[in-house]
Amino acid sequence: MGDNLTTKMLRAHLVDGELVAGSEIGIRIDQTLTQDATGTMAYLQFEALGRDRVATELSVSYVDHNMLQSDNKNPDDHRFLQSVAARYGIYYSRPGNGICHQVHLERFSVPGKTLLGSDSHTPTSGGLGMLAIGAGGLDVAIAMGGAPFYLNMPRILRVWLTGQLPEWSSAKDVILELLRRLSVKGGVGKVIEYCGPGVKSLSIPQRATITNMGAELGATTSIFPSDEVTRTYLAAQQRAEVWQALVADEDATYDESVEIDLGVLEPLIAQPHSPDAVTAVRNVAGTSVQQVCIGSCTNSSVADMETVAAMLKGKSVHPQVSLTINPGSKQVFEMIARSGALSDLIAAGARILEAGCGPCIGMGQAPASGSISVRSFNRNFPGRSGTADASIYLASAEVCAATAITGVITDPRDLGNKLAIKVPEAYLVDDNMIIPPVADGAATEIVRGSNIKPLPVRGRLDEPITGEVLLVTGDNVSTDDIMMAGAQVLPLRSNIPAMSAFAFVCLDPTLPERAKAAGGGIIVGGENYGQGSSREHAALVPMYLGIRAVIAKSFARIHLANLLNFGILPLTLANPEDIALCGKGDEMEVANIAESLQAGIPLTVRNQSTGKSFEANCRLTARQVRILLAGGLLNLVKGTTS
Ligand code: MIC
Ligand code: SF4
Repeated sequence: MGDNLTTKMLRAHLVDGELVAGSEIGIRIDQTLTQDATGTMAYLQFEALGRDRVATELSVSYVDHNMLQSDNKNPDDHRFLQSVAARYGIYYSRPGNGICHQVHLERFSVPGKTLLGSDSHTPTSGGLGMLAIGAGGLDVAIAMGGAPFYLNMPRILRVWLTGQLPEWSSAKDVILELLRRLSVKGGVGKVIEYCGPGVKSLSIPQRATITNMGAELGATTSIFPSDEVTRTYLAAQQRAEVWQALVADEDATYDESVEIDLGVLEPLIAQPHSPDAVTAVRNVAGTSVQQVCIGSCTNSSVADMETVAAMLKGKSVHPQVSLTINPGSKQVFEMIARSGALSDLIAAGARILEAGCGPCIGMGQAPASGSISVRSFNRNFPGRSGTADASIYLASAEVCAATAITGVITDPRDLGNKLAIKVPEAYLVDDNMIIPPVADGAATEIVRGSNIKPLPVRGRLDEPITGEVLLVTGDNVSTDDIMMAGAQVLPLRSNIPAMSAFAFVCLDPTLPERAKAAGGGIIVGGENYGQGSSREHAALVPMYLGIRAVIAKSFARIHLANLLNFGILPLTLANPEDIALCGKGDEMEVANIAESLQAGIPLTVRNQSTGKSFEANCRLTARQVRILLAGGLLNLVKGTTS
């Protein structure tokens, strides 16, 4: 029996463990990426490791999230990141050069290589045949130091594509269809591997839209083969030499398989407030809309922008709608400027924003109270837009443009025939906004602004863990709920004491004060706790507030790793119904922790307020037990507490 592509890539990078589903493996990381919002912390952690230079083949530090400069914090952080990059041998993509995933795809992705990024949408590069995984900043820092990245051997889900997309359907509809079928937890513990005769009809930017939003399925990553389409794209980016063919063996086996006939896909849309609340656009057509935002790492390629411009050419944005556009990169921006598409967008009344994440992460352009915003983005969790009571829909760039014209959610098929947009034969290549590393950065002084505060640390895990249940949540709580982003809070990413005032406030504004008064406590969650972003701050800040354990029905992959990395005990209810035994305000006790973890047996949680007990699992490898007992990964690696 042959290998699927994922297994081939994992085998080629395996440095620890065996490729047996569910067991822990360590893989070599060839490339890393960070973005500014997670990067400041990741580089503080890298510094703490005491290495002289990154040990990877390539590491890139992007600035794309914290772009509003309403005071000194963000520009100070940019300067810090630039100096760190020069010091440690890292490429620095300057603010204005674009969104990390878009730029990485264009300029750095290499088929067959591994990429670890401190951003959950790192799998975007899977569209180009990379094994690209999102992780917490500390895991990326450790990988930059040359150590393996550890993950549980995923199950491999084959998505067999047939047919070709109809005129007005798009790559976004492929991934929305999967979200509709599988839900936001359908990909947890899995790599999604695309194959079948439909693959060759999809361009690299289209494939990247699909792998990008595999993050919303909770998947470890998503990957396409590297074929002639990949070769053509790389040649068009003047990087043909990095191409190699990569496909699954003909007789490859998979753990699961689903099929999508591209030919029958119709325009789809995710309704508020979850990326899997998917329905056909025509089911919600006619809904009045006040804002449309086009861009983000999901849909900001040249082809997306050219399509939108062609649709808006000679028309005006509807009087009730504010239309914003973020080109994904400087390359995209410059190309649409030179082709004239940008003029068409401006003439139609679009509000052109810089190449960066922008409204996707609430960095400006919050919608009006109670309004409806349709976006070409990937996440629509409550409050993420910056307006607590706004309703966000997610759809393709085509649906967004059609909606911007009419002022109501519109199926683009109602606008007549689509103008054919060609994939560029040559991209405009000018890397003048990427500063390459210098040969020896040892003399570079690292510039720290007042926003950079020392790394908070925790000591060894003390037994027993006791504490009050501070919060009981529902299912699918996202890291946006745990540690909000947005223009007010994102600039505080390297200032954990300041950030802690915002922990969990979307779910309960009293939590930070209560946690401080109680000296910490315990959080109880539902299924898929911690879905969404890779931000380790959703563990680091709770650690700072004294949260010692999270008890949940199940955890999202990256968040689970982040909890371990910061010494917070992640307990999975043996019987999900036992969540009823955890009441807000109850005092809990978990004893015999080290012994149970080392023996691999369930732990007993005793509710001291009610006298009832229940079992919880924490199935960890010996390595993970050492991390937890040491009070976190950095402690373990530095040997400070063990
Ligand atoms: C996001 O889309 O939520 C982010 C902002 O890009 C995050 C990273 C972060 O919180 O800094 C992600 O996806 O990992
Ligand atoms: Fe940026 Fe949005 Fe992509 Fe996150 S999802 S990297 S905030 S564009």
